[in-house]
Amino acid sequence: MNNQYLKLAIQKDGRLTEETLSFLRAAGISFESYKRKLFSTCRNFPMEILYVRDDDIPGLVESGVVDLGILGQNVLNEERPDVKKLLNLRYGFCTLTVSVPKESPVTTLADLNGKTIATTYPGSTTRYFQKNGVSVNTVTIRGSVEIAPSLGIASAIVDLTSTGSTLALNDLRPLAPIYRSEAVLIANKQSAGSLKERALVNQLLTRFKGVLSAANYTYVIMTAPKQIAPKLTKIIPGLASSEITPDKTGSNIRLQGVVKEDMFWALFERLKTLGAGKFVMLPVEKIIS
Ligand code: PRT
Ligand code: ZN
Repeated sequence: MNNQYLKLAIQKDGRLTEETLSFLRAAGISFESYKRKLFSTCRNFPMEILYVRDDDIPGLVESGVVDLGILGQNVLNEERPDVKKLLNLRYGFCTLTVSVPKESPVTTLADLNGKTIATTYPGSTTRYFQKNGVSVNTVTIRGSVEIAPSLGIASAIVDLTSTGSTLALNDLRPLAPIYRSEAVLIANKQSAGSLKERALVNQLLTRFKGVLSAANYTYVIMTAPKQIAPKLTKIIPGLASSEITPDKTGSNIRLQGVVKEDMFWALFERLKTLGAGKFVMLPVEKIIS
């Protein structure tokens, strides 16, 4: 890197693009982006964002053309580049899955012994079947892997699934998951070389972690009878250190604090029964500690 800017490569136009742009913005990084742009210079952070095909990201990061990249863990697992993984980003979830036609007699992996598997992930597929002691032939197809069985090219496919609707549409059923994947942040192994570079990567990591820790939380404000306050702060740990202010009547209090959203919903009916009310929920942008 050039000691002035970090360079981050992200997918130009694909499944990860929109969520990656939103994630960077949530981390407080401001930049302009539109489809035909090749790169953006961030306004408030010394970083350039390069828009590339996801397949190019491992090589760009490994060779040091860019310092950082965001891509699917599946691409890392498949290509095994010599890079450092820094963070899971909690979006872009999918599973690399072995699937067979609905009507196929295959019920176990062993049933695929000697059969042909179509995939865009030949490395992951070969390693998986080898590990499980099943001998298969792998045919690499770049797109529309799901039609391979109906064309008679393969007995099974290995492809990413998320909602499962592509499998259903093509009369396929999942047989076995190979691995789960999500978007990850990777770095060139030398990029954190100088003190300045290391400081910039760390600043970025702090912001990213702030977004990730806030993602499951909500800021809740509620009123409740004074006497149940100790109970409320006990059942909702996030309220334990919250501000508790008496309202005008003196018999009610207002509690507010950052709480885990799923826990809040799990307790919601109980809170109402206890007498809590006037709930206000606000999104939490970042939590930095
Ligand atoms: O053009 P470029 O080379 O950059 O993009 P690409 O076409 O190679 O990749 P793209 O945009 O399709 O996917 C980018 C990344 O998104 C992948 O590497 C994964 O990390 C992640 N991701 C998450 C997925 C999916 N979910 C996904 N469902 N990538 C692909 N799929 C495909 C899958 O291959 C299948 O065709 O979606 C279909 C299945 O989806 P469901 O919802 O029907 O199960
Ligand atoms: Zn690609």
